Amino acid sequence: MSGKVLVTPDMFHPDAVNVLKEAGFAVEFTKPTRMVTEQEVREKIADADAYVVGSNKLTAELIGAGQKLKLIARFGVGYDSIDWRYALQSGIAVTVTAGANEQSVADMALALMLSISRRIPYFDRSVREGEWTPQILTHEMWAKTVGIMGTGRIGKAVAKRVSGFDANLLAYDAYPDYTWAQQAGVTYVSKEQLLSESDYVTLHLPLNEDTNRIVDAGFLLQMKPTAFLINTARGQLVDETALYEALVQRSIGGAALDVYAKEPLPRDYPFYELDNCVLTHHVSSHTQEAMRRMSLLCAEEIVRMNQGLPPQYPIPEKL
Ligand code: 8YV
Repeated sequence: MSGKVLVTPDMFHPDAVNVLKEAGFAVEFTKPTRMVTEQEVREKIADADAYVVGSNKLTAELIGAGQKLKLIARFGVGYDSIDWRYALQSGIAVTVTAGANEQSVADMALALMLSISRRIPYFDRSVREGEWTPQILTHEMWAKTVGIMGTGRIGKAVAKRVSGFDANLLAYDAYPDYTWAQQAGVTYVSKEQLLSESDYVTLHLPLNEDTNRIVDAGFLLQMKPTAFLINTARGQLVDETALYEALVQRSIGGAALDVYAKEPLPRDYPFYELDNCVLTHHVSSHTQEAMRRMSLLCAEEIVRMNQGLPPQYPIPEKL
């Protein structure tokens, strides 16, 4: 069968392009995720058999424009940007790159924990500015309590890393995995207990109706005044006004954020002024290794579809 594969992420690896071409597909790129327009997707999806989509919004209308579309391969694990209900109703499979980027995201969560508690970006800036401020004291991570919100692949990979710090590991998840928790030395607790006891609260939840703005003023109030919030998951999990207020009032110790409610950030984002937060621009999975694995997994799903095989990592939702 073969046909055309439309690709938006410009980090889609050349090895994956080759896999698709060898399977007989024509591969067409749109402009990269941050620049692609709905109009461009609408036009180019019309004769595509599969679409490798970045974090750009894929509405029902755009999916409907894909007359031949059989598979949406999400280049990532979060699929909140896709009208997956419409896709499934239309008989279009939606896959994610499960297992391909959790190591990179977990590395970044750790890096952000250390960055905020050891104030690494602050020291980097002050050294460059010719200051010498070693008298500022920061916080160790060793033997602290780390609360993991969401224990899917990424949360589990974070737990593994954090256990190297002899941390006390707490977790919260609507669907606890007790077998893993026992082996990993993790204790599932209520959200309230996790918030009131953790020195670091790290978010690894999917974005959906239940988790949208789960971090609100009440959530932040329950955290220790010294605790750090880490978000490498989705910006919309957090009420940013409430977080800004908590950081200004110093009712929590700080925040390290890789994701935001609205991306890319505006030039006048109020958090830029705060010294108790670390900000990166949605790059947790942006490593050479993860990008290649994610690309190859998308290509593999498309080749499987072409061979009449079921997808390996369809989204878990059913209609
Ligand atoms: C992706 C992500 O890099 O996996 C996800 O859901 O948010 C990131 O890891 C990003 O979405 C690019 O498509």
